[in-house]
Amino acid sequence: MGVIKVYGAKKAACPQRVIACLIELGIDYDVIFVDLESGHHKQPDFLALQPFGQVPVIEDGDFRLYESRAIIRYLATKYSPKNSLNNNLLGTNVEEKAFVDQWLEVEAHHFNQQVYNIVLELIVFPKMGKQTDISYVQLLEKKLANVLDVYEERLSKSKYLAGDFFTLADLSHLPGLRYLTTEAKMPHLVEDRKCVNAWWTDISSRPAWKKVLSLDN
Ligand SMILES: N[C@@H](CCC(=O)N[C@@H](CS)C(=O)NCC(=O)O)C(=O)O
Repeated sequence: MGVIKVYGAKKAACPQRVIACLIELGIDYDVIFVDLESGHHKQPDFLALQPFGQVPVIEDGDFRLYESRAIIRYLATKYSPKNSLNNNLLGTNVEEKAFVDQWLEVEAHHFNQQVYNIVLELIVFPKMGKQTDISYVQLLEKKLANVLDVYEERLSKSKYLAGDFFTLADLSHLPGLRYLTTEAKMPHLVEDRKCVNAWWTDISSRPAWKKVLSLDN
């Protein structure tokens, strides 16, 4: 296996999802920095790699892939070490795999949907000189609280989202939860929910995630 190339910025949420997975799996990688602030991701050379003009993209030899959740599924399918704990990132039987997929979909369509818009309103728009719509942020916060109530119920019955073992479903939440609890200053959404808080404390303490946070750029 050669070194996997990741096009992105180490501080951006979607590349962080991929880098966390690479580190969990012990795969060597290089990050090719794409400067989002200067708009490099909308230039023809980058659009040739990712036609929607977004990071991350990976190259594994001649194989190129974009969409961070598709990338982590690919990496775990191809590179999970056999007979090791990390073999479980995708689940080990049909039902476990289905639960991993279910919670990856929940992350993308219920959780991330709200977090993404909150981050846009509170962090991205002000940097662009655009005003934050506070009543919209309040609505998003309410919607996210309802989503996290569902998580609380689930996590009161199993240690992790897909079962009693850490999987891609948990890993996929790390970048969004980081934004929510730090930059967006809404840690109460996590801390007010006992099981969600214990889960976040657990998954954010994993060495792979700590390593991601220590990277610059
Ligand atoms: N669904 C895509 C979303 C990618 C995405 O939104 N990337 C952000 C950085 S986290 C980006 O490139 N933003 C710049 C833009 O959309 O113009 C994925 O998961 O890879």
